Amino acid sequence: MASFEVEDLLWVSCPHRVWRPGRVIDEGEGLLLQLEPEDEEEEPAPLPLPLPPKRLLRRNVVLLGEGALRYDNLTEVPELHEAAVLHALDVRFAHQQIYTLTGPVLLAVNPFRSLPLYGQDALRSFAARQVGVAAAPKPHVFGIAAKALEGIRERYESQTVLISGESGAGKTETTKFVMQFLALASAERPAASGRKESKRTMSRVERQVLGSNPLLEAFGNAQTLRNDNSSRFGKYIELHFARPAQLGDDVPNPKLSGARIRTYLLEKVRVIRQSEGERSFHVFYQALAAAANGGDQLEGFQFPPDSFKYLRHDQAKAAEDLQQYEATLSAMSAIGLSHEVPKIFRVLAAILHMGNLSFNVSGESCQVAGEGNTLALIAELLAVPSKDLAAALTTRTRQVPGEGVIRSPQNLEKSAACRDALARHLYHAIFKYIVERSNSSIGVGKESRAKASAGFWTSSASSSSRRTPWSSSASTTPMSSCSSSSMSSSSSTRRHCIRRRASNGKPRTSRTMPTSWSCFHVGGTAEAWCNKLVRLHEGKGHFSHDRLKKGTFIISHFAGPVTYLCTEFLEKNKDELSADLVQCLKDSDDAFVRERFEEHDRVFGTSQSGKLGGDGRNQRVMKAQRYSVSGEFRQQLQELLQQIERTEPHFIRCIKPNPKNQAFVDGDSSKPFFHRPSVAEQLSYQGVLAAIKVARAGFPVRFWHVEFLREFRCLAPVELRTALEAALKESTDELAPSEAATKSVKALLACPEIQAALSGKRWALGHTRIFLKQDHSSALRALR
Ligand code: AOV
Repeated sequence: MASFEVEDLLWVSCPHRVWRPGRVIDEGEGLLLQLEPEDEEEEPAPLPLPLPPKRLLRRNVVLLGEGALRYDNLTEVPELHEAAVLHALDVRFAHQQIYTLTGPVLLAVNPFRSLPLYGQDALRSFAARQVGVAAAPKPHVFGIAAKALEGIRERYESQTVLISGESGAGKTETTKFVMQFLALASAERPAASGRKESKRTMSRVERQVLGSNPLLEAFGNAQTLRNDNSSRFGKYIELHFARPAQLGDDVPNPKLSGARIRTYLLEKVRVIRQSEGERSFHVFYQALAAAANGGDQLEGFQFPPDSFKYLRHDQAKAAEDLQQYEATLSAMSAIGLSHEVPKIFRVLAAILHMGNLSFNVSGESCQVAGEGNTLALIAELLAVPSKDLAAALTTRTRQVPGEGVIRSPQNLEKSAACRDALARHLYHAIFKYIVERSNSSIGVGKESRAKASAGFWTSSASSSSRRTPWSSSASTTPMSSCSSSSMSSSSSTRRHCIRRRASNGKPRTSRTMPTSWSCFHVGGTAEAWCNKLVRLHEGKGHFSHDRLKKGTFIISHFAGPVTYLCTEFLEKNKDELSADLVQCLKDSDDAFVRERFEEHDRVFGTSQSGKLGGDGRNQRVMKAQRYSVSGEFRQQLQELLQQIERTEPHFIRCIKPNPKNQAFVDGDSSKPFFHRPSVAEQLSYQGVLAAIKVARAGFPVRFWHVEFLREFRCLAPVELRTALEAALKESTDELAPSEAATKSVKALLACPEIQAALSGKRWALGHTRIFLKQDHSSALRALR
């Protein structure tokens, strides 16, 4: 920003509001910047100019007052920068306009209250497209969904809607709206087709797709510090559409024929441990609340509400949990799972009791403490002999060459780790079962096997963003242990990974995940692994390392750098269930439990290698092949990216308006709570500003014709001025400039001074606008 004039409108950076409006004044002693007061009491002192250029941005005249309400697509705003986007979103949010487009990307600011935006009328108006009318798309989640549907209807090409945002930003709700739209609109007809709309009821597929949500939420969501109903897994939902008889504009919308839900990276560790202020998966609390109310499906499971070490207790929500329990049961019944309800809750009860199982140390070995009630109860719930279960937890069998199979004791630490691993695996197995059953009840859709689908990817938001407070900078980044969950979720939002050099010696830059990662091996010590990481990756890509902090490394995520601790990484990365425990459960007398371990060999690669008799049961010794959490994670992400790359993408960026998840400031319903610093940070790490920059790289500065005349008429030669003033007077509507105004713009552009400043013809003239390069616009301003 080279020069200022009196009355120039500026944004000045400030910590509290990020950007504050001000204007240039002159009270006789040179130019000053007068900030606008934030409230009636404030009288900000004028600042001497110039301020450092980084602290100032030019304010758009068109966004003054409530001007932002007219800009549904922000790429239309003349000079778009962080201050303009932030201000426009703020103003629009205050007027319940939570959706804004930036080019084709939809920004959705979570209102944290119910707004009348999703009713049948809205749904129909987006579903019943006005064929042949090229109206500018209105920013709305249904608008994005309608575009995806259009791709299927007109070209029968698969579509993906990528919905991103931090925890609590509204991804899950947005996904529901997109699904709702696609499910209901898939039977609507375009308005211009002239056919009469028939009243319709939801099809079975639609009902099942929409109905599977509460069930997945019960088993996959939990209360976190950031969101009371946070999804602790990534989700890719495919809706399959039958191929219409013909493709094109004026044909009925394609019919929904099936669906499939794929889940990724459940945060299993939450089953055994939760941070302060957070809870485990909802379903546990639902079971406790129901048991306290004499839930008849839970008899004999002994759910005393206050004594589970695996759960952070919170009675405050018991009434809500009880209500949700009923909703979970009816969702289970809707997908034909009524019969399995007691079986599922039986396993959940076993998991909870497992947390209460403790061990007595004797030298290098240990025994299950008390041997009594808890062990017996768990064994009964899982239908395995308690002796076998105790042995599988506290000892390990191995094949030793020349000596056959030997059993050796495990120390306390290892035995406790085995117990926790079993709890995590049991829960994961139940979760996968729920997903499988939901899928089979919905059906993949016969006609759509060679399908066009609309998929939505949402992931639990980045752990790194969760761990990096909004105000953080490199110096305040917290340390965090690199647990399997943080690996999973942090990388799931962004494609930032430690990349191995490709054969040509250059770091890989392809969009897909590299096929070989050097850092994820199983075995060795944490220190050796850390050293190896540093040796291989120091100074490359997003990896760095602080020599003073041994046993740590730093990954520069999109949201900022995060320091990871190597301790326990290898252990967590293995997440293996001991072969003895797997075998113990595969021998369960309960078919439901047995089946949950049947696919264990396939996924974890355990293989039979010997037999050990002796205690009357058919025990086998299993040898674990290589499995790692990060390996599974890599494979899942790779598959997902390949899937997405085969489709046409659409983007929705969800934004959380404040860290408190509140609709209003201090409950004052006249003040929607838009916390500018945290929103500004999300805009930056979600890449919104970067995307706008790229989109506008051609001619980033845009003026309406009238606006251009107003700003630069002083550069016109004297003989042109009268005509210019007259043209300005008669042009009241920027969107429809008069012929005289457009002519005047052309004449102005032809002036030699302007030609010189624009170095020849370096602009683009549209019907209503003129587009300039950034430096040419600055040159014009300087000239003025
Ligand atoms: P998330 O999916 O992004 O978090 P949610 O979709 O669960 O976030 O949204 C959090 C809460 O915000 C919801 O429970 C709603 O109360 C509210 N909300 C979101 N969108 C809207 C909307 N359009 N209108 C009204 N309320 C809304 V996480 O699952 O933690 O990453 O893992």
